[in-house]
Order: sequence, then structure tokens, then C-alpha cells
Amino acid sequence: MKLVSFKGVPVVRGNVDSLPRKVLTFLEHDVELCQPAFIHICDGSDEENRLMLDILIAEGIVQPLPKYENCVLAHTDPRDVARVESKTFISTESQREAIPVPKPGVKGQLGNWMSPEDLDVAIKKRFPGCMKGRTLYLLAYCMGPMGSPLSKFGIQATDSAYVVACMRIMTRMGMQVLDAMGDSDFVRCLHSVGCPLPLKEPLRRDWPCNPDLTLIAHKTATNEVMSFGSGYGGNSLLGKKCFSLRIGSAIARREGWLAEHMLIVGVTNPEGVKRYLVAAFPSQCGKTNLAMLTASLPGYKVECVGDDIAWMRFDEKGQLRAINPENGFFGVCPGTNNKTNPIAMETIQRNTVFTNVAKTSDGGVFWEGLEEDLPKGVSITSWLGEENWQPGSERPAAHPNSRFCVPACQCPTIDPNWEDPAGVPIDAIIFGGRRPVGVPLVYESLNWQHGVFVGATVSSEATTAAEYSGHEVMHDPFSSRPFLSYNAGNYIGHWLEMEKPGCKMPKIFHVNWFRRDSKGKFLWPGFGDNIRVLDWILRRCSDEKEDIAQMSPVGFIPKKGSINMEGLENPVDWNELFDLPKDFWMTEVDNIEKYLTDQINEDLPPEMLKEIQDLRQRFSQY
Ligand code: OXD
Ligand code: MN
Repeated sequence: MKLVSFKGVPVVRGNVDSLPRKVLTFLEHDVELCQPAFIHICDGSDEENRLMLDILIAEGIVQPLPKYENCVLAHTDPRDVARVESKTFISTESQREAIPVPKPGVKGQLGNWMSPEDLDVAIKKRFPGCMKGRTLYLLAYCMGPMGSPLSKFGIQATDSAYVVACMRIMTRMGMQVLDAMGDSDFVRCLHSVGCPLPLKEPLRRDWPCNPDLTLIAHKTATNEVMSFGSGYGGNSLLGKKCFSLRIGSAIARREGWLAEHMLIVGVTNPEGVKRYLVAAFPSQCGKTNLAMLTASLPGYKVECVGDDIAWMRFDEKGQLRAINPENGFFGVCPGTNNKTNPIAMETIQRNTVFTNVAKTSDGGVFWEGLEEDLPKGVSITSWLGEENWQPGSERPAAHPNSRFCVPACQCPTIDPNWEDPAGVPIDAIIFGGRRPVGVPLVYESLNWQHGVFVGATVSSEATTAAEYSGHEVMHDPFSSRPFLSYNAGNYIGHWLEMEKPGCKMPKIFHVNWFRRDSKGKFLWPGFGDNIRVLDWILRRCSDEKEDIAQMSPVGFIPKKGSINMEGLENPVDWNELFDLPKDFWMTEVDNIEKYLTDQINEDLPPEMLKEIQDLRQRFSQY
């Protein structure tokens, strides 16, 4: 069979002539720059997916997992295991558009900027000829439900079949998207693992990547992402953090909506009343667990719309509505088990790509937290290939950031409205973090402006492990610090501007599941018992005004006994959970003030200075 070619490059699958004009121009540019050996236009079919997995198996990048249905396991080069914030850049004409200018002598922590000129140089150093000998896969995808006015299109060119397989899970991808796109605009994403053939040096663990030259660059003005050198996670599945959060929030600012690092759930109470809420926690603080919560209170049901990202805008009636732009879950494996998240465990039995977890001799997977589920007589090979790995070994069985990538529709508690093109109505916004001391289980902000302050001042204990270290609590505004794509001062300003006459502003809350007693023991059981806190929050959003809250210096806190504690396995210490130590909070206000004024400096909205003053004032009188 004679292959059709495009710009002299054979097209091994798909029909270039049927591509929308703008997509063709994009392809032409990428082909000329990257010089692939073949072009493959992805159709998103099952058959194509099988082909991708067969290629990956033949190349030694993934292996089948016969214990489950259609699941595979990938192991990366150990140097390519996580998002790399230090190599992630926003490129805008002026630096101040992208990041605030900190106070003199202060190192900025709110993103990395690159000038368009420097980015051009960086691109020229990396992309010309970077796909030599490889196939360029062209993916058309849609972030958000097909046909929703809130959804957006993307096109990604990539030379990684692993990325194709994962993007097919994480986004709506393929022919139906190309058909629906017509001449609509799309976010332009170019990705290369940075290993043209023939290789200059041998691959490690068969995983192509180029850690020395890794770069993830965003041009927010023109909706472009260029990612080089990494094949893993948010560095390469460009629909997720790069598009849905970084480019997404820049578009959202221009168009007057919000793109946030938030889960979305629907909660139905025993009376059958259902309300939706969104919650923002920093990475690895339990968003996926909360999104898939199994309620410990009888009669309550929690249904999942999304576990990581929410796109939200007010409709014509002034109701805030949210969609989940994603189509799958890219969740952290270690710690996930039948106690912490039985729903996730059920979800990942089929059609899942696991990455960097350990393998069992019966063709299954293993990670820290699954010890009790391990069948007798089974041996473990660690993610690094250590055979007969034993619990307690020096190195973990699975990488701490190992992941499952699975279609959302497989989740047994997926919300029936999760693909509603209109989005789901949001009544409450929750912020939170890991705060071992001083921060109560839950409080409600006094008003929208105070709620924005609560979001801007999110902090969380830096953790890669579950043990209590009592170490550094890091600021993470809106739980989005690694995903900010424009000046954090303007980000806060945009949130403030969302409050408009005619809009029903959701209430804003802060939760902390991670407070500890003086011996370092958690004060709150968490997991399924978090429904008790969600219940209080949603009662606060109800039109029936119950007498369940009281004013405190941080905001409204629950009146003693107003959170349903019936049936808790162990009693909790209410006073300790809601204690507001004055000395802690006076220091906290100083820290907040220093962080915001050091980092955001002249771009900090004055409303935040007023909130700092008011919080200090309330505590000084406490
Ligand atoms: C993620 C993250 O992968 O936030 O979702 O790091
Ligand atoms: Mn995330």
C-alpha cells in the first residue's frame, strides 16, 4: 500500500485532508520544526488504543497486568517521575504580567517567567529535529463535556505513544472532536520526549526522556504550550495542568470565569436534598479521597463530578456552575486502599494505566498501603525492578508519586450529571490544607472578600510521606501556586471581581482534617467521617436558617455540638478541634502579612491588607 505523505512525511494513520484548516497549519508548523519520520492522526478508537499499547509493550515501556482487565504498568526513567516546577515557565511580554515583582532581596516563589526572546532561543535549542525517527501523533481533544459552552478544544502533537494512551483516558479525544471543532480556536500543545533517533545515549529503563533539557513553557497570550524532555504526568499530558489550569486560568481571566485546582462533588442528605460543592487542597492532600468519599453517616450519598480541576462561571440567573474539564483521574497510588478509598480501588480494576508502582508475581500491582490486600505467597518486584522486595526495605515498593490513570466513567459513584453541558450548580467553595496546629476543623468566611483572603492564604505542611514531621508549612495561594499563569496579585483581584450584583455568591469555607494533639495524633478521623463536616457546611448553605454557627476571630465556627458526631468510632475532642490559640494566630497573621507583601508587593490588592488588619484586630481583642 502506498502511503499518503504530508510535507514529505508518510501519514501512517488518519486523513490529513480532512483536518480543519487551522489544525493543518498547526501540523505543518510542527512537522517542519520537529521532522518526524511518520505522522499518525489519532481517531481515539479502541483499535487504535490497542495498537498504542502493543507498541508500548514491544518497546518495553509498559507491561500487561493479567490480573486485571485491560490494565498496563509503565516504569519511567527514575529521573522522570514528577512535575518539575523549576523547569515550568510562563512567557509573556512583560515579567509583571506573569509573576509579581517581590520586595527587594526577596526570592519570588510565585512562578517562573521567561521572555519571548529567551523562549525562542530555548525552543530553537530543543525542538528542531527532535522527533527524527519517531512518529508524530496528532491528538484533537476537548476539555469538558462535548457540546458544552464551557468546554474548550485542544490539539496536542506528541512523539509519545504513552501520552496518546493516557490522553485518551484523561480527555475526550479523537475523531468526534475533530468533527465538532470545525474552525473553532484551540489551545496549541507541542510535546516531545526529546530523544530523536538514533539515540545519542542509551535509554534508561526503555523510557525516552531528556532531563537535562526539560522545559514546560506556556505562552498565555496565544494559548500555546511547548513541553520538552519529560514524558510523565502533568509535564506531558498537556490537557491537565498546562491547559486546564495555566492556560485555562488566563483564558478565564479574559472571559470572566474561574479555572481552579478543585474537586467537584454532589452531596445528597437523608431528606434527598442534593447540593454541589467544590474544594481546593494542595497536591496530595486528599482531593481524590474526598471526591470519592463513602459517607460514614447513614442516609448520605456523595457523588463525584471531578477530583482535580473545576471550570466555573455564573449563568444568566447568577448561579455559579462548574464543569470538570477532565475525562479521567490521574491519582496518586500510595496510600490508596480499601479503607482510605474503596471507590478508587473499584474504579482501577479495568482499563487503567499504572505508572511507577510495584508489580506482584500474580500479575497485579502493589504500593505502600496495600499490605493488607496482598494475597498470600505472592512476591513483589519494586518499581525500580528490585525482585522479591520486602516490606520495610530501604527503598519504597512504589514511587511516592506513582499514579493510576483511569476513565472517570468507571467510578461507581460518578455523578449522573457529571457531563451536564450546563455544569452543576455550586453552593459552597472549600479551601484547606494540612495544618498540624492552630487551624480549626472548619470555619466559614464572613463574606466573599474575606473568603478570597482565606483562599489567597492557604498554607499546607510540605509532605511527601504520611508521617508527622511537624516541618515547614508552605504558602499555596488557592492551592494553585504551581499552576499560576499570571500575576498572583491579579489572580486575587480576579477572584474579588467575581462578586457582582445579580450573582448568588457561594459561601466560602476552610477545613483542616490534619490537626494533631500534643502527642502528634490526628484529632479528626478524616476520610468517610468528613461527611460530618460537609453536612455542617451544606446546612450553612441551606435556606432554612439553623442556629449552628457562632462568630469567632477566624470567621463563623460551628456551635458546640452542631456537627453530627453520632456513631463516631472514637470520641473526638471538640474543644481541641476548635481551639483558636491567640499566640499561634498572632504569629500566623504576621506570617501571612509578610508572605503576601514580600511576594506580591505592589500588586497585592488593598482589600487583602484590610483583611490582614481586620484579622489581627479580631484576635487582639480575643
Ligand atoms: C496532580 C497534582 O497531579 O496536583 O493533580 O500534582
Ligand atoms: Mn492536582
